[in-house]
Amino acid sequence: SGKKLRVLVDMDGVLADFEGGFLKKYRSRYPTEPYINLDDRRGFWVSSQYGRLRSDLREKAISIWESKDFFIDLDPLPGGVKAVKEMAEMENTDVFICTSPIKHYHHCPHEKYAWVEKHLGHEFLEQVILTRDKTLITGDILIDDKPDILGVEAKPTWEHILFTACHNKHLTVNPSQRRLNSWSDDWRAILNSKRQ
Ligand code: UMP
Repeated sequence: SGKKLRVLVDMDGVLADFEGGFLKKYRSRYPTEPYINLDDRRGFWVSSQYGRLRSDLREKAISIWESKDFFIDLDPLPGGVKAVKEMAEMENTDVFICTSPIKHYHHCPHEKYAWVEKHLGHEFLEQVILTRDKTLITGDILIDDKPDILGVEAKPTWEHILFTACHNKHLTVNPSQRRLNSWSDDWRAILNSKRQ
């Protein structure tokens, strides 16, 4: 009963392994440069942590995700594709992929659509939302690994469920903030808790 539940699911760090894909390509392109193991990642911005390691490494890091084939080559995170497909099949549930493209637009927006087509199927392209401001999008839940999701709308309609990632796992978040630790975690219970 009640209206359909609208779930917004982030892509990088939730469905697609941005951190793993970054480190693999960074080490391959810059084999003699220092790098940060995934266990030592802190903070959402990879570029900021690499810039603190050594100032010139910020641009080297950025060069990786600005390169052709970076986004399309990202591996799916365990269980994510299956969970999103199951969610989309649930009654009274609408699922959208809500993802922010980088401003270097030559490859990223195209490859994000191509990734969804490859892993979720052509029909799922109908569900893709590319936006730099997720606060403008209305929904009941936003599953996202970024701890602070800000924009022009001060009171977004969605509850942010923090998806655990290497960069946020040590964070002590606001006790009212709920987490999804992985796609093996009980995402169905989170969805059901929002149903009328
Ligand atoms: N991104 C950066 N710099 C970083 C890390 C990620 O620009 O240091 C990009 C990759 C994604 C976007 O396109 O930011 C994050 O998008 P969301 O996961 O917030 O949708």
